[in-house]
Amino acid sequence: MTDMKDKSGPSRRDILGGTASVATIAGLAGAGGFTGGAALSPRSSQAATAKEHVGPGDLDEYYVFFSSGQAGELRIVGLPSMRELMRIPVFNRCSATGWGSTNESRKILTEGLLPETRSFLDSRGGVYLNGDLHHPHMSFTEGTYDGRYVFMNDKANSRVARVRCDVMKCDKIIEIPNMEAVHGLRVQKYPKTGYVFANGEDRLPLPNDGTILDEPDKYHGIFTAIDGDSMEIAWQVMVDGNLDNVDADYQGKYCFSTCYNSEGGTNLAEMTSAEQDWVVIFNIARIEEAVKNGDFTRHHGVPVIDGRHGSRYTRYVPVPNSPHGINTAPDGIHVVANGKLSPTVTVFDVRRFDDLFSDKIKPRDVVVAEPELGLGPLHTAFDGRGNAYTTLFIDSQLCKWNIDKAIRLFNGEDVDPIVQKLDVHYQPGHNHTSMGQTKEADGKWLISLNKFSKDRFLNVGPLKPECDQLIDISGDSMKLVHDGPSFAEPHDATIVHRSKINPVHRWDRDDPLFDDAKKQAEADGVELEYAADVIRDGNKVRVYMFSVAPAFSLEKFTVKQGDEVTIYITNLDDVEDLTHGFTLTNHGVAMEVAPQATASITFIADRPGVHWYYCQWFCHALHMEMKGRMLVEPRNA
Ligand code: RUQ
Ligand code: CUA
Repeated sequence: MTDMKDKSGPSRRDILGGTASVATIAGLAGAGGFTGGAALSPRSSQAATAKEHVGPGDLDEYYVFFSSGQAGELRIVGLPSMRELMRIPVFNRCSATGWGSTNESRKILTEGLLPETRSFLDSRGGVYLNGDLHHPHMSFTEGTYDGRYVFMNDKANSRVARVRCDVMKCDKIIEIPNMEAVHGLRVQKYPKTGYVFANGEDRLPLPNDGTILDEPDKYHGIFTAIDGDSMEIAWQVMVDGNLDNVDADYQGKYCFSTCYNSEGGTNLAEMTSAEQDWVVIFNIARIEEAVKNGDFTRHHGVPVIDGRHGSRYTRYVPVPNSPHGINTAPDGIHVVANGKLSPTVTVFDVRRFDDLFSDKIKPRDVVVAEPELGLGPLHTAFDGRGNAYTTLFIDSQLCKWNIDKAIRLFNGEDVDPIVQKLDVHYQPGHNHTSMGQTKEADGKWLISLNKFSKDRFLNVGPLKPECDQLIDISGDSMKLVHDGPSFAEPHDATIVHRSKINPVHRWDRDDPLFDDAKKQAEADGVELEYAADVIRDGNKVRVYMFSVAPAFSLEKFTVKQGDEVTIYITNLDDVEDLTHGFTLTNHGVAMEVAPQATASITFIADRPGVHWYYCQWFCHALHMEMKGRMLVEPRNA
């Protein structure tokens, strides 16, 4: 285990320094007053009573990147406090930040879509309004998190997105062709990410253009590898069955997916009729060779390799009916496939995969244990001390078990691998341990993401929150220490030690996000940082302003009814936490402009009269006065 030296978190000097510069710029103790006040109160004035207690002003030890399911955003939660720190809009639209409305976000939301999807969305506002974000995973270098990116899937509209961890904003979204419903998503752990692996869950005809309809035997499952740096699709593999979850080894040689519906059915009875389904193992080196040698067919420009039964690129290992989660242990050796409909989990030894692919052993020979744990095993987490923690959905329990004992039991010894069962509330799906999906699993904390909260919180009506429970696993037995409600639906989470992440406090003016605005400004002879300009170009009007608390550089501008207006705002405040916003009343126009950022938004000025715009982010004692007017001349005036 490497030493986790903390280099994150502002020092008091940073904060006080920030206060001083606010005061200088604004001449008034506006935002600075609030920041300074917080900094002056001593951190952790009360002695912590419990390990999970994070005192006022104290910082958490871990970042948790939480999915939000149907809500479509990524959330950052602090651990152990379980305080929600931030929401990052990704597949959803966001009223606060303008995600989905600003030109910068709309470009990210649309440029990676297939041409046919873009034309489908043309008459529907241009962007999807929903998303179903299940699996956020951070990029790796040499077996552990490297703090560059978090990748995530959208099951609803078949997309994969990336969040930059320097600014904690989404910078790329791509649609995956040739498949529908991206479910499982994991990343390559070694040598680095590298590939982002994404499972196509539902089987489809290929191509899916209407020539094949109700002929399910002609449908295929598709597995996708994306280049995490370029966010381009590297290759796809056609498989038998429905792919569910995926994980990768620590050697960079193999990745593997659980696979249900080996029956190829289209309804519940058909999909669950067989006694066994599979885990599909993908041989990355062989697949890369196939791409080089042209052993594929191209669909939507992507090389699609045939990895169905009998292929040299895959192996199908039979496991009990309908497996769900698949998790690689920090030992770099064991992989656990979770039974779901079977009370068992199946443990593989990745060191045997070479022999499997050279046909020296049979598929089931890679299985080294298959302990029976309880009803509805869905996902497994690890503590780095040889123990595994499996969620039991139907039993509403967590089962802690020992991997080595499970192997000995499988080999005929009379040992019980189960260490402890703990009730959770209720029906857990995923669970996660601190750093547990890396080689640096530290065995301190576990979160159980429970699908039902029932009676655990005040009743808020028929729709209940879910319940994320924090469990201390540092000792011999698991201890439940905190219940945290969360809105629909935290499928998955990634717990990252804070030493791995180092976000900035303000944007870099050279950030590529501002390139389009800069190019347009240059063409208009405007310098964004000093702008107070209105440029007319036919019926297109471009309005350029900067903001310094508490004012915009333009207190009014005039346009004609029917003009297409684009507003560019550059926030010149150079102080951490001094965000401005721009809202134009009665136009559905609002956006965040963080320190040193440029943001832009386009709309039709179709309402004659006076319309006020205002700063929508509390920034200063005179924040309420930070406003101006758009004057719209009637069309026939
Ligand atoms: S799956 S409850 Cu969408 Cu992660 Cu297992
Ligand atoms: Cu600027 Cu509020």
